[in-house]
Amino acid sequence: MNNYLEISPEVKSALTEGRPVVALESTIISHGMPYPQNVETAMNVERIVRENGAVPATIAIIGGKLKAGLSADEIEYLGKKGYDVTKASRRDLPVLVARGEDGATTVATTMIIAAMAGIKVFATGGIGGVHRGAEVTMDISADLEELARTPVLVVCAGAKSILDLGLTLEYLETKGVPVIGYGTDELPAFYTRKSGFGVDYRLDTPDEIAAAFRAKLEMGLAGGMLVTNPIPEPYSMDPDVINKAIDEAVAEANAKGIRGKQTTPFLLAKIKDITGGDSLASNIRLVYNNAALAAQVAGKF
Ligand code: PSU
Ligand code: MN
Repeated sequence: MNNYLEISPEVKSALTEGRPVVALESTIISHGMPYPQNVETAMNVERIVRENGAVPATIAIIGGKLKAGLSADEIEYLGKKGYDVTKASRRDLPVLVARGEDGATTVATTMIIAAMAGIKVFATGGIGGVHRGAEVTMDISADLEELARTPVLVVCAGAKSILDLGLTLEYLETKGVPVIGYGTDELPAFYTRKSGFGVDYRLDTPDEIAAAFRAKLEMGLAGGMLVTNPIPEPYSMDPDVINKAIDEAVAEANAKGIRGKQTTPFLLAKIKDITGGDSLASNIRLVYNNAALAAQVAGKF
């Protein structure tokens, strides 16, 4: 492998023996949710992955090492440090690693490290995308480029309307990234099951999802695949309530001149405040749902 990568013993033996492994990101822990719900969620996600027959590999950069598989203490450490950990996307890796620093990995960086480790399946909540107003700001998440180049299947709950969903789908189409709906023809909008936008293909079983991604890998087509998994009905939010909260959060971010890597964490925290914590409760549930599906898909390789 390489001098920078550290795979935990449990993850390493699962990979060597060909047992299923699911990668999990760490920006969702440090920047996506407040402490202590972030740590509690991360630990529950690991348990759900196990209950569904796979080994969890939470990914982060600790002391300059690219880690695949964290201990409970390391998860607690990242969760407590919160915004003080560097949110690490692709461009952050060289300096953080050279300096021996910590980093919480976004979807992009988690994909990079998962691919280095040989992990094919990754579960998260939401991916970054093309932000509203990107025709002026050019704020397009590096997650999309990573999906175009790195061979990892990402299970998410669709994209939330802090992003421009239509432009995000256009970008993914241009980059050749298949967007799959799990049991749905419509792109889920994270907190809600519907967005008004169609997915490329509806697939109804973990087997079908694994077969499509296996075909992509075997053909040598670069890049990943995006599986969008609707939030379970009982936890989905009232679209009017959540869309109003999102509009308000976006307006405040614009008024305050929030930019760059701060934008997504700022919006998530604002939405949680505006909804009195309801959005956080939904967010946690959809991550659990994605972890279970990812583990089932990983079992089909
Ligand atoms: N969306 C969420 N929760 C998150 C993120 C996005 O609902 O925690 C995080 C993920 O780590 C994602 C990152 O990869 O934000 C995208 O950040 P940016 O838009 O700055 O690329
Ligand atoms: Mn951005």
